[in-house]
Amino acid sequence: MSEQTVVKPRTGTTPKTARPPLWKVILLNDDYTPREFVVGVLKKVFRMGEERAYAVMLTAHRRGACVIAVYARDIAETKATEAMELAKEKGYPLALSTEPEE
Ligand code: TYC
Repeated sequence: MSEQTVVKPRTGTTPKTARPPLWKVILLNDDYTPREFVVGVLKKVFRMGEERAYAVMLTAHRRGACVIAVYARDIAETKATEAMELAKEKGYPLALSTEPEE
């Protein structure tokens, strides 16, 4: 009995190093958290400079919400929680949410 090895060529475009799906961290507006506090949180937790932090805060303030950045899921959730903890310590209702990027 003769042996035969059938080599099936790979087709498709699956990348060798699949990247993890990214999650958005969203800043939500409220009527009570001071603007400067929001800017400070964006600088500290999300490592933004003053100008970018101010612009993101203002967009959330005017439009109701603003995407801050995208990260791997666990990092997105940790940063959102960290920001809300800082606000809670001061008695502010600042809220952030996370959701998968399309
Ligand atoms: N709306 C707040 C105020 O007028 C400021 C603010 C901006 C709060 C953005 C939350 O995500 C926010 N003091």
